[in-house]
Amino acid sequence: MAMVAALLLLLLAAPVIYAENHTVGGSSGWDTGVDYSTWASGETFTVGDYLVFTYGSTHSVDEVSKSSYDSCATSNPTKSYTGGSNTIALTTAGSLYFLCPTTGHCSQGMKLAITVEANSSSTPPATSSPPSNSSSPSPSPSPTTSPSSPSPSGATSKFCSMSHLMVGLVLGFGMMFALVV
Ligand SMILES: [Cu+2]
Repeated sequence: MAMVAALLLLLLAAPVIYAENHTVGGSSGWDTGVDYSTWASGETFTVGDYLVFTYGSTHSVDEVSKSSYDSCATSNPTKSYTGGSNTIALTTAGSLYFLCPTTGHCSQGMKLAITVEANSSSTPPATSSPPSNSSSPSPSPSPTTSPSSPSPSGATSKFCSMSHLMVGLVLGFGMMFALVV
């Protein structure tokens, strides 16, 4: 019973993705002597989340290219952040690289690589919004039942009855939807 309830809860909760704040390094923050690859491997970064850097006055944050990250090159940052506290929005899927440009700090471990994953729930499963079925109080029987309209001419009439059928189907589904909901 509890199992089923938990499953249901999971199903209900799964589509709701909250923007998450990832405080780099956890309680250690952005500092020397922290293993940021280990920290990053324990996090799931998703588009819409935020990366939070907190650090002391001897540090700062540079966003860099992968090659700069690999070689601890501090000369060509894409973006620079200073001030002790920065919140960076993760807006696109892909890899991001950061390092501390203070001399020697990158080689002492102040470098961070993360992979941001696309937010799969950003496009909600289009739960068919019923086409305006409340506007027409039609007492006539469902049009799906009568596809036998007089159609003397060939292709065009076939197309016509096809489109009538489609309209009927759509209306029928709309009505069913309205009745169920
Ligand atoms: Cu530093």
